[in-house]
Amino acid sequence: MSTMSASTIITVAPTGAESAKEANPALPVTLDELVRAARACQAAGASMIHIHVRDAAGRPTLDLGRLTDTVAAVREATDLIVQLSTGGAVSDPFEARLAVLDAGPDSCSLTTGTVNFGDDVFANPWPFVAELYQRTQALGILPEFELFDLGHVAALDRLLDTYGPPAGGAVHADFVLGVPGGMPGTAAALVAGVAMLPAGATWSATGIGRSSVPVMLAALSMGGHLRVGMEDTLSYGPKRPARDNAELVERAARLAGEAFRPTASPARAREILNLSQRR
Ligand code: KMH
Ligand code: ZN
Repeated sequence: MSTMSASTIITVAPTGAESAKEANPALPVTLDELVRAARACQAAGASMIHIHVRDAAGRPTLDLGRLTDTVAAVREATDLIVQLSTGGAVSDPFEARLAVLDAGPDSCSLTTGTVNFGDDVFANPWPFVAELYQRTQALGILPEFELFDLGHVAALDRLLDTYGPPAGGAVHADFVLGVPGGMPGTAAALVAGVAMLPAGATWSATGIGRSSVPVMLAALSMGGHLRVGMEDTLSYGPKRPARDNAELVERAARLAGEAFRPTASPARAREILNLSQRR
């Protein structure tokens, strides 16, 4: 069982590695665009940001210099909890994904198992997952366990049993539902996943594409936190491109308020995730 939360942490995932700017020109791909998006999303109610960066040509990169500059710039401009993606793009090598931690984020994503990802494979073999987890422990970085499939929830248990609790003690997971190859973006899948979480874990959920709003409503009704953003959907609704990331955060904040689960400030989110002492 997991913990019900009175307030809602909204994580914004503004960019991702899969979409091109041509698909929606509001997708932030430069550092300046990312920082502006981060500021607007904090103002709209976000308390954490999940970051993928792009190179000068707008392609996804794990370049350590860019990642380090990005962490510094987002910290300078906002109070958001800074989470870097260690998932990167499906083509990124394991060593580069491990090295992401050297950019010094507050948190990092950590997917606990392999999953089909459209026509590709998002590879997370156990030795890599174990190595990444132990590095987060050594460096005091909060892992957010990305769960695309029910087997990933079981693997999270295995990780904790084998290597002990995360740095800071908080177990925080994010269900990513609706990836072709993973769990579907349905309330039933979310209920099944949440029931398997370790006691006391906190969690958020995001639905890819058109499952975004249904998953958001299910998560709110179950006491979970939310992730939204243009990494997961470029649209606000059918045939209606998102104006920008802040618009998606605004809707999440509005629905959280309607559910009497108002947004958590970045400071409150740090308390919930036991991050207060670590910045
Ligand atoms: N881009 C996907 C292959 C993460 O950020 O950790 C992996 C992903 C998960 O987005
Ligand atoms: Zn990501």
